[in-house]
Amino acid sequence: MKTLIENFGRFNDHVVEKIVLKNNNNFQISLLSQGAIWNEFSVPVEENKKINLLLNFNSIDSYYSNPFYIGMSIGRTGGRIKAGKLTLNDTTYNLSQNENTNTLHGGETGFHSFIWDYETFQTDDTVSVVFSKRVSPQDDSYPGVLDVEIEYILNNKNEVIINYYGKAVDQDTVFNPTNHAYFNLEQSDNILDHELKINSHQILSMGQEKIPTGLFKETAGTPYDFHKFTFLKNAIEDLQSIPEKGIDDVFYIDQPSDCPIATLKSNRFNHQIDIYSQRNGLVVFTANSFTSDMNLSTGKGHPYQGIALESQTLPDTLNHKNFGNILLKKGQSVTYQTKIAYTHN
Ligand code: G6D
Repeated sequence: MKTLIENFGRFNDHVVEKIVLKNNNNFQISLLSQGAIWNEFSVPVEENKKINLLLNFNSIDSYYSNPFYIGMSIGRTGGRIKAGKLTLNDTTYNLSQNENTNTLHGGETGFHSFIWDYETFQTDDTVSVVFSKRVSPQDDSYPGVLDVEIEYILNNKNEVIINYYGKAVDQDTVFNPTNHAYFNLEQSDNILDHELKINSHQILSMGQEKIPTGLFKETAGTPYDFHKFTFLKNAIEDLQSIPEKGIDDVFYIDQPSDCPIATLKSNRFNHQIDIYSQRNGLVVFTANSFTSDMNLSTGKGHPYQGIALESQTLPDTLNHKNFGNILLKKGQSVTYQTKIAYTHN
């Protein structure tokens, strides 16, 4: 197991560090101290050759010169909050409206915008980094002071485990973090020949500006039906008649269990990732609106270059009683875990 710290440039007048973690099987992940960004998940494909399963950029500025949150840690709440209004204990908090009049991904100053303190750890079988920050209402306009830790672990089973720890310090607050990594298991031009399976039979019905209506839609027999392995090219072809021209939807996970909530695989290198989570939502976004001014490390941005698989509790949660619980009562702490397990088919 190895840990390396490298300089990744400067952002907002401070140094950004890249934390590189390697396991005993020549797998490697790297994280950035700015935005607790998941920058790399590299797997060996042949002698002395690895490919990165994640889309990324070679400079920190490029991460922030587009609206797609690539690799970024997201919080206090992933997804959209209608009108940026959060009502908790009969008090309404006006969050930053960073997408029209709505709040997206924690607002302008969400987790993605912070420079994080961090510590690295190593055992015989794991190598990890823990990002930490005390987030106050002055930082992000959310209620109460929240102590946050985001831990990325790489182990010798070739799994990446992300633990999100939150503690409400002085009053009730909310906590629904996620990570916005985009996968491309072949480091290829697009993910159309990837196959996706999701443990879900419903998606959220969306109104204007992708705000949930509170209703659910059955996916059986529709382009959103991923209950069995389905090629993404088939789904995306069938969605060319809608404005989105791809998937940007919230899948309601059937009864969380010990089975993966989703599996993505590709046949070119026979790579597969299984995603595990105990929360009830998975946002799937097939990069439909990527633009050519994005200078990714693999080339200019274009639609379907990668797929974001964001495990979380259903978004806009407090506005829908049946969406789940993201509350943290004063003094309460919680840990949410997302595990991404790599296997070679
Ligand atoms: C687009 O609608 C999508 C979101 O789901 C995604 O998180 C964002 O891009 C980065 O707005």
